[in-house]
Amino acid sequence: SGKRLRVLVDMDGVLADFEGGFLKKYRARYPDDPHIPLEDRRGFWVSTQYGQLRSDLCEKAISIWQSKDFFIELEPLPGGVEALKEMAKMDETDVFLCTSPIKHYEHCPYEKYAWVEKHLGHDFLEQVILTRDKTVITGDLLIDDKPDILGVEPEPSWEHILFTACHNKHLAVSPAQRRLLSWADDWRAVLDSKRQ
Ligand code: UMP
Repeated sequence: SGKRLRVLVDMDGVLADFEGGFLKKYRARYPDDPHIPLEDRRGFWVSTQYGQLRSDLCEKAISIWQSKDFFIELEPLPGGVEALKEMAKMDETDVFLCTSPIKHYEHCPYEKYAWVEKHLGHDFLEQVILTRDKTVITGDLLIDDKPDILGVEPEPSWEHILFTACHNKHLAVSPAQRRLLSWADDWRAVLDSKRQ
């Protein structure tokens, strides 16, 4: 048996349905403004695509995830909570949630912890890492829906596994980049491939 495997798992778009939660609340708050159906989403930044649709929609989009109760009310994505609980019980495996809070900090960091407690349990709070720069966090794997994960460390220790989301599914990624299509995909095989 080699050293323990350390898996970093993103929250928004991987465990929590950020895109679905955003669209529902945006349409409720701005019923007279145009929206982007999930199948038409392109690019990681929701605010950028809304701003391209009409310039005033950028800040309207931002107002949604800056609002109280946005992050705590996000629905879990199918199978994610179950996968994380199983992963955390695996031998020789350490799991951390690695998530970037927004800089409008009134609600988001608190609600990210509250979401973890609500869906994964109090003990899982021990595993939460809030960081705006995931490249400085060491791990064997980072499961994340953001295609480009950049920061001050030019050679992060982890292999980025791109988790498929509405905004990245049409992206042609390099052959070296591995994907997890959903939590129904074989995440156990991805972990096993990194064990010594
Ligand atoms: N976010 C924005 N703008 C967007 C889309 C998302 O600020 O257009 C925020 C929501 C999350 C963070 O808090 O960015 C993404 O975090 P990670 O999934 O990279 O951890």
